[in-house]
Amino acid sequence: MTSTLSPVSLTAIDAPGQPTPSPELEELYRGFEQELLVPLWTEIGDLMPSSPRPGAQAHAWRWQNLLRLAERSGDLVPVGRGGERRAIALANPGLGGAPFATPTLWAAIQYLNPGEDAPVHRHTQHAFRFVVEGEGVWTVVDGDPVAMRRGDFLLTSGWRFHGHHNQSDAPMAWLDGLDIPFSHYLGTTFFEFGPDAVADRSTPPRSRAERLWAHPGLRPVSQPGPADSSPIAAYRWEHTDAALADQLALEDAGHAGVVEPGHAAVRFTNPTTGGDVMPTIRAEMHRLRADTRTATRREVGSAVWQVFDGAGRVRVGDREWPVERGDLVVVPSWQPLTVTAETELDLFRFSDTPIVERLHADRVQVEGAPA
Ligand code: GTQ
Ligand code: FE2
Repeated sequence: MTSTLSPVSLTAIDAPGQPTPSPELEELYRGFEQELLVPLWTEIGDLMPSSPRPGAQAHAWRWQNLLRLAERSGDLVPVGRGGERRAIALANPGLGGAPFATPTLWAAIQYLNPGEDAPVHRHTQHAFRFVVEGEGVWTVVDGDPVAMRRGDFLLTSGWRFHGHHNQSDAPMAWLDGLDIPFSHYLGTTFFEFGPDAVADRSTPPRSRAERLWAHPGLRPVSQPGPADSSPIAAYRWEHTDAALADQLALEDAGHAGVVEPGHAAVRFTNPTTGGDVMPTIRAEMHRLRADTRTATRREVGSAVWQVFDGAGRVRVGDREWPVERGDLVVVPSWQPLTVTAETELDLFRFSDTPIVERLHADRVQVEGAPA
């Protein structure tokens, strides 16, 4: 609540748990307003609900709509120093118009035309890219060019210089995820421009980081650890796909591995810790067999899902959307989620769970299971 005189505005109301309205109480409340004070007793319902009542709302964005607007931006908006990126963020309808998908997570479509360079910069926010379609862009992270292709999950953890270049003859769009909102609320953001040119326009199929770090179960002895963020610059689709396919094949053969019947899932991890890829963001890939449905599940913390392949339906609370390739759904904290696969359905998911776990606030509830 706000007024033109003061950012604090209090009204005495006659309600259970509230003091009886009187001229003296009104005068006390004007005194609070003048001193920029708010008593707990008027706010307790909002601030201390019995279970999370997030401001963010469940919402779905259609990839085809995002892509159309990104393409139009590609015609009208140059990429260069200052604006830095042709990235268009999902703005949750419950967060007052801020470009935040959830209170902690940024999600954006980024678009780069053939021959374009997105300038080098660095920031304390942690970032990833997920490629739902296309190829031809290299993201150069601390001087190491990393190819971006469909299905790949790429990391740019905090304070690494990075720029992107598209040397192919086709435009490319992808999903960016960052912890921009969290960093914004915490006031922890630093940002720096890098050199004006993309340092390295070479196009190696594999980055140096992958050659050093992306061999299963092997780490280079020369490198110290554990590291806060994963040193693997790109998690390639061929590995993710094979891991999911193997889980389902093991299920077919009667062995353990899937999270629930017909539902395979893998989490991207930091090989130096076995934990999440970055301090603030968890990332996973899920595969549902055709004609299956997940259990209804809710968990503390917010998440964004993107359909990678297939078609189905996503239900969050009392809302439900049909989804297909590229579509994005935001799942606010503690809202029940059910995913139904019509065809085989692959979904990418990212969440703020590492933050929630560090706060020891993590809870999960599966419908039908004991709380
Ligand atoms: O590609 O460096 O969506 O710095 C937001 C901020 C992308 C990027 C975003 C960024 C970037
Ligand atoms: Fe950036």
